[in-house]
Amino acid sequence: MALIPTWRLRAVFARRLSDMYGTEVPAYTTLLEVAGQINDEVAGRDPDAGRLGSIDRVTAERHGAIRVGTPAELRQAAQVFAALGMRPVGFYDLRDGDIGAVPVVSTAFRPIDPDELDRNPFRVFTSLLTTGDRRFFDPDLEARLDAFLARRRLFPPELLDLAERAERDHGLDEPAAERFLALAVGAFTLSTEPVDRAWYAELERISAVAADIGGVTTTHVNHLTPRVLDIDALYRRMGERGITMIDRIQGPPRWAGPDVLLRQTSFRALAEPRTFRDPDGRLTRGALRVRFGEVEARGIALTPGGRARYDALMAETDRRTADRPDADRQATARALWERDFPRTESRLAVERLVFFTYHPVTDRPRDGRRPPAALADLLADGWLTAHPLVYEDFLPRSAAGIFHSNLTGDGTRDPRRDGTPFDAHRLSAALDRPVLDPFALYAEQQDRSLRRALSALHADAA
Ligand code: OOG
Ligand code: NI
Repeated sequence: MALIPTWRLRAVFARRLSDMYGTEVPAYTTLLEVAGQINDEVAGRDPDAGRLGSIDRVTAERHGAIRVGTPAELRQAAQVFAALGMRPVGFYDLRDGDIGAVPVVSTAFRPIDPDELDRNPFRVFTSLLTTGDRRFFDPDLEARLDAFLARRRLFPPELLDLAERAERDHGLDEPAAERFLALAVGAFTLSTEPVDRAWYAELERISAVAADIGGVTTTHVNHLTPRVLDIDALYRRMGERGITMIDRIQGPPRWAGPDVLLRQTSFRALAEPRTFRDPDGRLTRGALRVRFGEVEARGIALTPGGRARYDALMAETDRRTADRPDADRQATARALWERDFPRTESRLAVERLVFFTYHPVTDRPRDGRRPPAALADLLADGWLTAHPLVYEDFLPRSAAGIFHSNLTGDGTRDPRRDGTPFDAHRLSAALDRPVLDPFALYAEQQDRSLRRALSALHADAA
């Protein structure tokens, strides 16, 4: 029987998850409608709208987020995502950010091959609760939390078996694919199981994120994020439709130069009715606010040098606008950017602040000349064109902001105690799969395209 290939499984999974979320979180459907309208409008008026991804890609593009409690759960999530061609990329430590620290470390599962990203770029920001972090959990609570987590099962064994098979065979036959997709969507759907009220409340005093992860016996997608080509227009229009967004758009400001990295904003979902088990054993009704909505605009990927420039501009914006309203922050950020950040793609290229792919110009006049050696000359003399690479990852500070803006309270944290040391290596060990470095992926793609373009030019000129 013909195999449904990995990318189709990923595309169908992303669509079904989105359909599920839309029926359960109505404001998400409004968000998709508005994002779709704006994308059509931008595509209709801007001939460059597809420069950072075809309109088909952007229309289908989503990211989601899940949170798990133990390394074993993380490995299982990784197995499910591996079946969909998604690999762990990037390490994010959200435990001691200046805004709303949360007791998690994270990575994002996503396709890494450019063709796979074009087919469907679905990604899932995945966070692991750090139960051993003494700033949040004392030894007694850590032990009870670990015991609770050890007893639960997030992913049914049949799902994990099918996922292993799909990873090994690069796809599944139709009946197996159907079963796999149904089980996978089910594993990320909000459960109707009763919530232990006292346990949930105990964790919530430490951190709403700890309660969301370790206070229940299941996991769930906590938001799904469409991509939009004009996030400022979207922000205004959602307000007109009666949905209040958080008070800012995270990431770089809107400004006169090219879009870089990632701009995101979100809204708090409504409290959803849930069943609780009270300490006396009785089942009672209650509500939790654990699912929300988010939207993002993606720009060009920055090199480490470009990223350092970006981080410095953000820090300077912070210094100048501490305790001032967000409107001031936006204006200040814009002014700083317009002063310090190159305004054109070619300047960004010359200063090596962003990543590109390079492409040979095949219809140049045949004048017998040989291609020059320097990249700048190859570009200036029309031998090569450069195409910016879209940023496929996340921003730790925006992620912390998104977590924080959707929490019920600040929780408690004792900053005098030590955190568990954690880095990409340790997360790779916990995952039993390498956590890839996003900068290395962009650099490889850039270098590969340059090598190919040069050999095409030399073959052509020979
Ligand atoms: C993840 C928050 C991070 C983003 O877009 O930065 C994120 C979470 O709330 O679990 O999704
Ligand atoms: Ni997100």
